[in-house]
Amino acid sequence: MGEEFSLEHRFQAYIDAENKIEPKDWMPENYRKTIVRQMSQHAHSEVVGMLPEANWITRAPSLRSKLILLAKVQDEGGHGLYLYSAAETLGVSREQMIDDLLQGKAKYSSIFNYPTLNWADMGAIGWLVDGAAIANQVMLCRTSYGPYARAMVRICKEESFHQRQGYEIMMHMAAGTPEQKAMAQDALNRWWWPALMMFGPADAASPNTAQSMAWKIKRKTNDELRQEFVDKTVPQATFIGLTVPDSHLKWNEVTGHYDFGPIDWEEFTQVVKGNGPCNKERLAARNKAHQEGQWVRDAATAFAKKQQARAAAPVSATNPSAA
Ligand code: FAQ
Repeated sequence: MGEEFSLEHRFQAYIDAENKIEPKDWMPENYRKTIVRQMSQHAHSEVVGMLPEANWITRAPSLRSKLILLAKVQDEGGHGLYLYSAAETLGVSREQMIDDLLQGKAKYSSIFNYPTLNWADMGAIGWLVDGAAIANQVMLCRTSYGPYARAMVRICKEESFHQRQGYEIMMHMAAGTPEQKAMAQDALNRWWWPALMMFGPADAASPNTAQSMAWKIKRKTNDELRQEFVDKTVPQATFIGLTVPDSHLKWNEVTGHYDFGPIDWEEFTQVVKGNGPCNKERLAARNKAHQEGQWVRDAATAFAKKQQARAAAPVSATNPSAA
């Protein structure tokens, strides 16, 4: 007990001195659990997050936009891979994490349970969803767990490109025909509030924020990041002639921030509980993809076994390639 106490003190002092925790370092069990929880949820979000946009790859309006969207969706899959790998450094297996997702036991971001109804939604996702993701993830480049922080550096570079491609779509549509502008406005109306919910519950209602801030897993709170996102995004909407769907939105000279209206936390709770518009569809799509990919996993495992057997076989004059 006494030893654990002093280890915890030394651990905290090590973090306070801005050192990174590495996989083989001693860490409190709850630190390990929190990092695994957050990284696996994050990885699942990236992978489930491929679905709403993948829905539009075959219907992209030009070859250029198709290429860009295809690259973006592939990037999200790659982010999932880095994050699953980073989580595996803490002793949890990728199979277990994916199994939890497929069985509906694991969380992933609420935002990916909303439908993509038309091409303007590709703009709104890139601009708002990737924009919110960047706001959250730039701080994660400085998170205290080394493998997570390092994975985030590359992820953030790619998310910046995603945000720009989404804003470009919105910019073109907002400057297009009245029908195109109306589509862009409608997409903003539908994605704005769910994007604000991505940052998680208000600080006062967030069970994990205080400890995660103390351990420097999170470097900013949910409300701080949400405010940063609003302050950055409102002028972007104004610049392209769109209106943020919030009648309470107002610049506050005193605080130097935008005041914004109340978030519908009941909607957030329902979506996180599995009752959002697309939760069932998303899990069904992931399960189907997993089953259809079984032959790839079988082939890769068989190949790896064959390679191992070859490496273990004694070298002989008749079989020199076994070396
Ligand atoms: N949806 O006490 P807190 C992306 C849960 S990636 C669902 O505040 P915490 C890229 C939370 O897990 C987007 N659940 O928790 C992309 C906790 O439940 P638990 C994902 C949510 O962990 C773009 C409970 O509520 N990004 O978009 C949500 O300190 C386009 C209490 O919450 C990340 O995952 C939510 N929105 O803070 C991909 C970033 N919010 O586990 C494709 C890493 C909260 O106790 C296309 N994660 N919950 O049962 C984080 O920074 C944190 O985990 C927060 C939540 C900020 C999400």
